[in-house]
Amino acid sequence: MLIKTTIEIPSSEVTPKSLYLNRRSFLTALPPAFLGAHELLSPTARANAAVKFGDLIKSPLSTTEKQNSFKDVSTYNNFYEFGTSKEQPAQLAKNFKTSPWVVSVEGEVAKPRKFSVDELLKLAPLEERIYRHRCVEAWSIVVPWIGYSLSALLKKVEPTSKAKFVYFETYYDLKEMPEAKNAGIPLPYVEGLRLDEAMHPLALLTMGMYGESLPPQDGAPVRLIVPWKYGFKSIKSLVKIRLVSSQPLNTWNASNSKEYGFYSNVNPQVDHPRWTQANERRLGELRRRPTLMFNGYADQVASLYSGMDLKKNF
Ligand SMILES: Nc1nc2c(c(=O)[nH]1)N[C@H]1C(S)=C(S)[C@@H](COP(=O)(O)O)O[C@H]1N2
Ligand SMILES: [Mo]
Repeated sequence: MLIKTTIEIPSSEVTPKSLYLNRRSFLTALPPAFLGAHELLSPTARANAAVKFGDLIKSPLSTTEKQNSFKDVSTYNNFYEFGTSKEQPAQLAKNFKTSPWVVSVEGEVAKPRKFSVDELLKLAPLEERIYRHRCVEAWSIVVPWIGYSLSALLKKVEPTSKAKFVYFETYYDLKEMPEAKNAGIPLPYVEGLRLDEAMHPLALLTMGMYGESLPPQDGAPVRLIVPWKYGFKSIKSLVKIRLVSSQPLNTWNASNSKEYGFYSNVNPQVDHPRWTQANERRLGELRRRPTLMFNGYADQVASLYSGMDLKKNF
């Protein structure tokens, strides 16, 4: 017989969100010697304790739609390195060590260099951007992300005239991600954007959500959010950004090119071979809602694709 001796209830579930945040930011601000709470004594627990961000710029690029809850966004995830079910990443990424962390920005740039997360956090003013985010599996969420335009980072390294695309790579280590052997996709997880897509102000280098640093299951410590594209383009836990001259492979296209393309723009008129893309289910809602062209960002991004056949370039 299996006897459970401890039951873990996230403090976010037993305490109102505002108190929870204050309590955590207060505790993480104290030097380790002052920490009394047992969950904060283990190094991994402390490494992953959320840090609260102050002084966020409210972005004019935000949607005014109702936001999903922190719980929705942190317990229903796609992060195949930590399991292929929606519930696994929140459990299996708990002790994923996301500090210290370095992101290398390299390739066709005049000034390649490595950035620590602290350096990334100081590179540009942090904004809160409330975005619609739609998974290719036809669920969607609305999330207050925290970060700044990826273009701010790319400009720092000065892309050369040969740079036409950007390649992104996720951290990968089977020792820390044992479930990754069952992922069924090639790893490390890689993604790509055309340079003009990557430079578009909507493309967000993301370090937080809901006022604090990202939970591991949502791609800590730094990920991409590309709100007009299907969710798999929004690569998590980045370690490499490489400017390149030709179109890079992306994981889902490499794994099944009939179902997943390079562009992956949200498009209600181009169905996935196994299901319609004309509508979607917002997490927490029952009735399906129509999917919008470019996920509702057509006014801003449609010009990137003028003259392109979006059925061919799906
Ligand atoms: N490294 C990595 N990044 C990833 C994935 C993944 O499995 N591994 N899943 C993608 C998919 S399919 C989606 S829908 C989003 C989900 O982000 P969220 O869990 O923060 O909602 O992450 C994307 N980024
Ligand atoms: Mo997705």
